[in-house]
This record gives sequence, structure tokens and C-alpha cells, in this order.
Amino acid sequence: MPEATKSVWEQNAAPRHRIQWCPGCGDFAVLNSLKAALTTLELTPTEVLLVGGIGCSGQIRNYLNGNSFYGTHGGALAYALGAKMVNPELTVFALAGDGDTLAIGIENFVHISRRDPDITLVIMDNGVYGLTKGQDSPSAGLGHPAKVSVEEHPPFLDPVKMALTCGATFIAQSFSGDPKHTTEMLVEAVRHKGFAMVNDFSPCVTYNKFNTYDWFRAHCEMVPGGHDPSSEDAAWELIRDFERREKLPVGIIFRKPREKAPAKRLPMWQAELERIDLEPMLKGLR
Ligand SMILES: Cc1ncc(C[n+]2csc(CCOP(=O)(O)OP(=O)(O)O)c2C)c(N)n1
Ligand code: SF4
Repeated sequence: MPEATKSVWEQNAAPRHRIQWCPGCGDFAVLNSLKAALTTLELTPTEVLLVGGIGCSGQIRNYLNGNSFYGTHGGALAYALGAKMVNPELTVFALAGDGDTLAIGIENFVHISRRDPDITLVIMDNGVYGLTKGQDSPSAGLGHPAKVSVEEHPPFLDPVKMALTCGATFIAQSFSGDPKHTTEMLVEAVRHKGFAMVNDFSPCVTYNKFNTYDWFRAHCEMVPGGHDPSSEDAAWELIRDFERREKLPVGIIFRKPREKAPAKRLPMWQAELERIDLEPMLKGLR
């Protein structure tokens, strides 16, 4: 099974999805890390749903085998939640940009963090709106706004602080320049039973000339070995310590067991779904 799974994830999805990212985009490494994580987890494409955001990052689901869904900008988490509620057996990913998650989709991010469903969110955080040609996103400057923009800029919105404030139970960061570590974070995120966020720093080489690979290498620092991710106080202390030192923590910042009961399909939907004949829909896919 692992070998079969490996070969299926290593292939790119259908050839009609020619990769459109700019050479050097950080999203390539996230794609490879996702493939490696899905292989490690021994998941088959039919067990997985990849919900893409709208943006360069959201294209990632076009390049992977597996069920996938493309909705409206900002909606990835809402669609992911809906799918998980209907089919709790699915391993559901929302794969989106920082603009998608922290601007137009911010309400979904807040309330998914509160509800804590068993979904993995991967943010490809490049500090800009890549697809629409490089406007500032809420994570512009990634903590250093004054240096990145000629205009006065509101403070950086930190997805880690947002997720922790709103009740998410797994919060990690990674850097696509270290794909092995990104893979580890993705595996841990999927294994977590609850809402898991991995904020991956994924450079936009075309429009963000400030947060470059070298900039991330200089600013990302591993969460120290002695950190206790199960303690919310320790997570806040870690965040403040990194902020003071103008560094970005990569690793697991917070992880605590989910307190809510595992999701079950509502009986109403169970009855509804049992009545539906899936055969005609599946015919074209066989
Ligand atoms: C409702 C709506 N508003 C705006 C847009 C235009 N739009 C498309 S992608 C995008 C932002 C992309 O930035 P981000 O989510 O950070 O992803 P990236 O391209 O950087 O990976 C915007 C504003 C849209 N498609 N739909
Ligand atoms: S514009 Fe930026 S985010 Fe989009 S593909 Fe190119 S490098 Fe990647």
C-alpha cells in the first residue's frame, strides 16, 4: 500500500492542469510536501478532499490527484466544513493564500477556529495577493510593515495569534525553503483530531521582493525543543519572545487535544444521502 500510494501521489493530476506558477514560487515546495505527507499518511485520493482557495496558491489542488473543489475567493474553509459535515470520513484540506484566509475569508477562519472541526488548513503565506499582481495582503511585511510599503500600512495580521485567540487546537508554521519540515508539519496537522492550521511561508518571487527566500532564512527560527505546545500560556510567551526578537517561529506552536465529540453526519443527511443514486454521477469518472 505505501508504494502504491506513493506512485499515485507522485504523479501530477491530469495533464490539462499545466502548472502555471512562476518558476521559483514557494508553492512548488508546498505541493511536493503535500505529496510526501499524503504518502506518509497512506491516504488514497478517494479518501481525500482538497478545497482550493482562489489565488495562485489555490491552484495547488489542480496539480494533485484526489477529490477537489474550487469555490469562491475566501470560501475554502466554509466549503471544507460543509464537506466534512456531510462526509466525516473524508480527510479534508483547505489550501489557500494569506489574502484569501486573512482578508475576504477572515470570518470563516475565526469561526472555524472556534468550532474546531477536523480539517487541515494550509495557508501559503507570501504577504501579497499573487494572482492579482502583488497588492499588499493583511500579512504584508510579515511583521515589518514600515520597511515594505511606501504608504502608511496597518499592522501585520498574524494568523498564529488569530488562531490561538479563536480556539484552534493545532497551530504550526513552516517555510517552503525547508520542505522536509513542511512535510512533518502537514503530517502532524492531519493526525490532529480537530482544526489544524499550518501557516507556510511560501515566497512570491514575482511580486514580493521583500520577503525573499533569504529574508525568510534570516527570520525563521525553529520553535525551541523545550517549548510545551500543550500550554496556551507557553504559546503566548513564545509568540511574544519571537516578536521581540523580530523572528518568525517555525514548528508546532500550539497543540492540545480537541474537547468536542468527533463530528457525525446529521441523521437527516444520512437519510437524504441514502436515497441518492450515485451511480450515474460516478459513471463518467470510472
Ligand atoms: C469575491 C472576489 N473578490 C476578489 C477576487 C479577486 N482575487 C482573486 S485572487 C485574489 C487574491 C489572491 O491572493 P492570495 O489569497 O494571497 O493568494 P496568492 O495568489 O497570493 O496565492 C483576489 C483579490 C475574486 N476572485 N473574488
Ligand atoms: S505570482 Fe507569486 S504567488 Fe503567484 S505563481 Fe508567481 S511567484 Fe507564485
